[in-house]
Amino acid sequence: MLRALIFDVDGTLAETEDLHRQAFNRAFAELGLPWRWDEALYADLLAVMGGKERLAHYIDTEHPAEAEALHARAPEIHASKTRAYGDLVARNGLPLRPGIARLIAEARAAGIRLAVATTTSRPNVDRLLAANFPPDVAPFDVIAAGDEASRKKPAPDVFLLALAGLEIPASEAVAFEDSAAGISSARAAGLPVLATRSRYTESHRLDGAFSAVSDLGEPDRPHRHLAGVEWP
Ligand code: XBP
Ligand code: MG
Repeated sequence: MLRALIFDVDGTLAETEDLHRQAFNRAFAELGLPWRWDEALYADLLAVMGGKERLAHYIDTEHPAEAEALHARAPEIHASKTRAYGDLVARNGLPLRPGIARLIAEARAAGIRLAVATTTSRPNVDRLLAANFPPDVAPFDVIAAGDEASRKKPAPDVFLLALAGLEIPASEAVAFEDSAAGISSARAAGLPVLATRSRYTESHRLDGAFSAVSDLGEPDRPHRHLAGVEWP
């Protein structure tokens, strides 16, 4: 019996990754680092899950001579990036992908519980939800994010954390993911996975997903705040 839906965030709930890329570039500029991650480079760097880990990988591979000093600054750089991401979402909005709002509303109406299992930092999840749901609506029963999991995707940790929070077995839930690493993570947690590729995962193999769709339903009216939705 299906009792819960567990959603990945970046690329699944919303097309967020290019906003992350822009936020990294703003942080580099703010901190006087002569770096700029273009779309092609960021697509390669996304092989590393986790913004902190992605930044560390970039330092080690592109700036090995200054790695020690740059690693010491990494927390400051990532904190600046997270602030910049929040500012970009607040200024520009960040619409949910097609069908997500409908699926969430229908699941709640049917008494199916909802969770998030994401590699991204918790403040980024909160900002995405604030940009799309009325303040009095908390659509997700459980949010498992970022460093709460001891290992990032493709390890199963964050999905196991979400299942523990829901207090249900993997056999009674379905996971939604956009990336190969995310599918691997959910499968390692024993979850069936419905995959939907996003802008930066168009080339990903979706092995392990029981099905793949281009998106999760009819396009919601663009930039509609969901205040008008009857939230059960
Ligand atoms: C995607 C990620 C995240 C974001 C950046 O997570 O790998 O690291 O790219 O966010 P998911 P942070 O697809 O699991 O939602 O800089 O906060 O890590
Ligand atoms: Mg994702």
